[in-house]
Amino acid sequence: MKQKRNILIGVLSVFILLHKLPAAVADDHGNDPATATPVTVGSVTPGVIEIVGDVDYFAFTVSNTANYVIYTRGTMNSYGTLYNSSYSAVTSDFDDGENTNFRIVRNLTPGTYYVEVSKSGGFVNPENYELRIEGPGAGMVSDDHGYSPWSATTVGVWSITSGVIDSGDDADFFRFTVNVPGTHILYT
Ligand SMILES: [Ca+2]
Ligand SMILES: [Ca+2]
Ligand SMILES: [Ca+2]
Repeated sequence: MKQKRNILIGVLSVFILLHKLPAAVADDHGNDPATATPVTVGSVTPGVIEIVGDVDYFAFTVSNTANYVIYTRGTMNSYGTLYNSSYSAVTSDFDDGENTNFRIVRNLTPGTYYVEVSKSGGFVNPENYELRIEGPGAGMVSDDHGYSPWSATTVGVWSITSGVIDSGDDADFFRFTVNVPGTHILYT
């Protein structure tokens, strides 16, 4: 009797387990430019590489010719490729950002662009990343000081400013205005 009951519990457990497994892993962002998630310059967008070979596409529109800074933050070893409106690869990067994140700096003319985010190195588990795009008037401070000229901390001439290199390959940007021509000395 006890054995029968144990078998029944076992069968029930397998049944419940099977029904808890998802039919397919959901993907948060499309796998090609046509299904790209629209984002704006100045936005922070979370994403996940859910399965081996997943790629996530994002689309953004540029209105002014300027340098744009496109990068991920997080612990995932990311790889990024920038495409133009005709889906031609403009450039790609795998490690210019913080730690093992990609970071792309590019002078872009008005138009629509696509970013493909994927994982560099082998896939073990799903990993999270955060995509950021900075441009004119749309900088986002990532730690104590901005990570691009668009999010630079404004400092004065004759000033002392403290800063922290918060992570591997962190870079802190500062901006100052020169009113009086002459030699300016910058040092840490
Ligand atoms: Ca994904
Ligand atoms: Ca995807
Ligand atoms: Ca910093």
